[in-house]
Amino acid sequence: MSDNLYLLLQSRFPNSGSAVFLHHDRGELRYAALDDATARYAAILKQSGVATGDRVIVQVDKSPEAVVLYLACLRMGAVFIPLNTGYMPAEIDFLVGDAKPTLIVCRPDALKIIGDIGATHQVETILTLDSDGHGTLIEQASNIAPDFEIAARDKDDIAAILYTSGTTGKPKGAMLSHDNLASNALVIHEYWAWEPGDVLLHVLPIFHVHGLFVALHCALLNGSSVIFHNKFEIDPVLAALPECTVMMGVPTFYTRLLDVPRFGREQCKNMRLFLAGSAPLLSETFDLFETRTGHIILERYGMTEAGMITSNPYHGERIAGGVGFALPGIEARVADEAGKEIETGDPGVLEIKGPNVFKGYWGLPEKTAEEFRDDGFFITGDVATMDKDGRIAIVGRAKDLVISGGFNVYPKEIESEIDLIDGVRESAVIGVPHPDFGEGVTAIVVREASATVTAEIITDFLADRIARFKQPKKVIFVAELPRNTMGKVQKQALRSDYADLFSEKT
Ligand code: MCA
Ligand code: AMP
Repeated sequence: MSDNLYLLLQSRFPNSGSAVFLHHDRGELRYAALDDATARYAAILKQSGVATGDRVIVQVDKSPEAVVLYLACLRMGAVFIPLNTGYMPAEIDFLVGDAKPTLIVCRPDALKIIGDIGATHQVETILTLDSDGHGTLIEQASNIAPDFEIAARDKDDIAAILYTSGTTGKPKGAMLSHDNLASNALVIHEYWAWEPGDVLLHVLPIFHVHGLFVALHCALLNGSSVIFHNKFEIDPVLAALPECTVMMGVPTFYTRLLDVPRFGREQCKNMRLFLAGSAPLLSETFDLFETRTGHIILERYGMTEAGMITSNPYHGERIAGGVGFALPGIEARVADEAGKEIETGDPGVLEIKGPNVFKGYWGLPEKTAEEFRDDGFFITGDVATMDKDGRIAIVGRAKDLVISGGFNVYPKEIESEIDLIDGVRESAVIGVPHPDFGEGVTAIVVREASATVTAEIITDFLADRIARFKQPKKVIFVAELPRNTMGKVQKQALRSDYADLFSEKT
């Protein structure tokens, strides 16, 4: 019996092949056509030299074809590696060198740059795909016979690798197995009480767990229709909401909706469930949303390495500032630095264990081992409290991480770049409250004596080295960084000094 996730998803496709899977800007993709399309793309992957277990790196704009490509990789047993569309060539070069893919799929206009990167790392085959349904992948798909085989996969075989940066700076590839993805999808589909006839509004990117796995797997397991927008934009979202019953989003989506005076009950009249996650949802957003729409946002918590971990209940009380209970089948404990469970209610690092937890970082067994306790619990790096009933709240981060609009930015990576600039002695990158992105990336920089480096020089230097969402929204120069007696930079002091930096929308 194969544990290929595609088999599970396919078993839930509606009986009527004419049922629509995606409503998109160029038309509709029906479930019957979906199975055919994944079989065609699988044939192209095989023709391109991709064998079961090989890695396929994909950096393309969101499109129905990109979804088909993901499902085709599952189908033929390749390992899907989606990259943030904002990554710059230097970042992609590192990832290609690390992942050693057999095939890269990129935007047509990036072919030259990606081709050069591929050549450096002996990747011979590059296919292209754009968001309008053009590219060599599409051309080949129309001329190839579908290959309907579904590769036999064991539950621990890797289905996808998602890169997540780390406190040490360089990205690490989290290996997610077919069973990691399947078990998590089945649990949340049930926990969030998906119903026949549910329609999902999909406005998230599809290179992260949230948009790719959480949203799409739920809809596929439900045989649901998805209203599929290539990005989050207010007017199309307001127009589509009345046709939908479920929406998933990062907190920025909800604050942006609330900024629109005409947004309210009328647009939400058919909605059953608004879900939020990837970053903390402020209590004021939670409260205001209920006042304006009558809906109580259901906040859940997860991470790349483990998919969805905790959730507020569907039927029970949803609490602002809390992320609910460990999902069924997942154990959670709040522990001290040694991994010993601490008293109920006190803050500590959240540790988890369950079928959702990843198989390790690609090519980094030692790093993987550092993140696990001897009894198999994974150390999330998030600081949490748990009450006597098992309700969990995320109250801080033990890891040095900024979350901007739902995207993670690791300060170490940005500081390492800034410190390369002539005239910079040192830097500290922090996140401070930002009205749109939740946290705004901010660089605090110390110049060398008599150096004249400016914010503009720093911004220009970073422009083509790191993705734009990681770039500091503000650069501030100081004479020295605050340090404790051990010499460690006091980021908390900096965060409180600059807490009001973005009090106006920027
Ligand atoms: C875009 N920009 C950003 C961000 N997004 N800057 C900081 N943080 C961001 N998140 C910058 C662009 O570089 C550009 O800068 C300017 O903002 C406008 O770009 P645009 O593309 O128009 O932005 P947008 O469409 O308004 O995007 C904002 C967004 C987007 C809709 C909030 O960032 C988004 O879709 N975020 C969702 C992230 C997500 O899916 N996270 C899930 C991770 P310039 O003008 O300077 O060029 S999965 C996860 O965390 C776990 C598992 C979980 O629990 O879910
Ligand atoms: P990522 O590496 O993109 O998967 O981001 C995972 C991180 O996002 C977690 O470790 C948390 O720090 C954060 N996160 C996700 N959901 C929530 C939430 N509901 N509340 C607070 N933080 C969250």
